[in-house]
Amino acid sequence: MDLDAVTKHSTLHAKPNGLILQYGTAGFRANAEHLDHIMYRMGLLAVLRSKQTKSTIGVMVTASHNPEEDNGVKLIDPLGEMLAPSWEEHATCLANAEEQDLQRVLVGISESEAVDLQQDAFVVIGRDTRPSSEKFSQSVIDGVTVLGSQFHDYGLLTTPQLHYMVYCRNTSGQYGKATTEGYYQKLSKAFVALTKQVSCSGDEYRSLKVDCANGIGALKLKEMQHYFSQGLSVQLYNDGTKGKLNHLCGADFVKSHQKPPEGMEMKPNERCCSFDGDADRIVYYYRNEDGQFHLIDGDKIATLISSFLKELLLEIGENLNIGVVQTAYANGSSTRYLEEVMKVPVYCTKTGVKHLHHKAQEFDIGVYFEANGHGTALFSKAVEMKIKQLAKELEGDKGKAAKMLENVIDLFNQAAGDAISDMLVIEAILALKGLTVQQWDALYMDLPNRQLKVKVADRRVISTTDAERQVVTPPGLQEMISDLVKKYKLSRAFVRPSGTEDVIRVYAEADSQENADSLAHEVSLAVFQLAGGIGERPTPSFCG
Ligand code: G16
Repeated sequence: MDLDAVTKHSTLHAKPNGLILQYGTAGFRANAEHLDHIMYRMGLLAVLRSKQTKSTIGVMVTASHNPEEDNGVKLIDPLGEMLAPSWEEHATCLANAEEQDLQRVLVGISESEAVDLQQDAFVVIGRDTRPSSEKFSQSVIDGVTVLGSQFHDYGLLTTPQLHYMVYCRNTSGQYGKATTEGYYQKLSKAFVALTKQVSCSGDEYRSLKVDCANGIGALKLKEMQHYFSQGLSVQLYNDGTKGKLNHLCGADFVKSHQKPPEGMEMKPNERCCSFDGDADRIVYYYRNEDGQFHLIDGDKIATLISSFLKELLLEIGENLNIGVVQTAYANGSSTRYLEEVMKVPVYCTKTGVKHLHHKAQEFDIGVYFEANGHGTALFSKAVEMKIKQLAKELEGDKGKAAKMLENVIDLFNQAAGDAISDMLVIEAILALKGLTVQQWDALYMDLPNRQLKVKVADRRVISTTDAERQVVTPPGLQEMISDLVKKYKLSRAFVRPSGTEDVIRVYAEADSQENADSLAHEVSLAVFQLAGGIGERPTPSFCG
């Protein structure tokens, strides 16, 4: 390792004095002004991780759902997964080292992780459409090349596409070809094979309106649409030609405001969906005849997927264990429906797909979704091989079901939650089952709920336990929340520090929207008071 060169180049990516950032829910996120040194240093870290794992490592430059002025970066581990927790700590140490300590911290990480510095390294890089992303990917490349390592810059990609590329490259192409073309072909082939089996006629399932959050999803869907146009035609909105990234549109906006994105033309009962800024989340929605807006979030997506998979397994006579993984944000009605009606075991983890992904790997088939629409389904290697075998052997209806499962496995992105892949899975299931968006929505009634954000001086004053459902610090806050919850029926509330924005998140649900809004507002006031709120005190108009 040429440490002098590392230091020399580091002066070109100087760390602002005293700035402390943490590797959060999905890597580093902050205003783009503060991030250049982080990009360079993550290039360095990716090389060490690649040498240690003797595998290709991914570096994605994106701040996903955050506003356009922000940016971020995360590392992708060999099987397309999020970075291992011990390396998240190294990332935080390296990011926060002052210039004079950089060499020492880098050597310290290499030694503690027994990195063989003679080993070759390879890093792949992707970026979203933010104005700052191109320059930042050059800073990552600077970090990679200063350590004498090789890289491939994919340029503009959705986050899940980079996860896919890393997975393909580390499995000798067995998972697929590590190109955008390979990704489009793999998913479209599975989708077209599935939708060919649709028996019901009608154009209802042939078209879908997609809000692309003015992000990378629009570019990639445009490139991809002709591959699957036999089965589905998509109309793109907020495609980045006019509006600002994630501004008044996108999955995060639609989910948290519970209203349609700007710019979307919605006719009654038309199926619409929204991606987020880097196309790793998706939510669906429609307006009924009375103009009322209905949101179909990650919980209902998980329900649709797991019930479809259960039916197929029943058809082929295989008793495999399916589990659904959610977070504290999951609507209480969804958990009840999955456990009591569908008889599927449900597990709750902390927020962050890395936590859900690991839990889902414990099952033969693990379906995981955050309520915000971030998720996928994972199939164990043994299950995948068994289904492939059965698809060859079985005949008649059983054979048809096994082939469908085989295609569904190929259609899911097994490396990460993926809005494009999830959209195609959902469209295929709706068409195969002959379900309208209203029928899907009617599986169960969501409990009215509200999410709010509160600004505090230091969000680290709030710590939580029990998969973020209980507050530990500051003292007295949990007691206040518990007392407030008791005032309402069918109610629940929790608070947690965000890992992607500088805020405390508040969630409340109750028997009516009015009560959910009041509870969320009262809990926000308690946070403001006990956790050092700054700026404007939360007012009831916060809701809505
Ligand atoms: C990221 C994570 C998600 C998480 C979301 C919000 O999403 O990947 O798992 O739910 O942030 O996290 P927090 O509440 O901690 O801010 P994205 O789409 O922004 O990458």
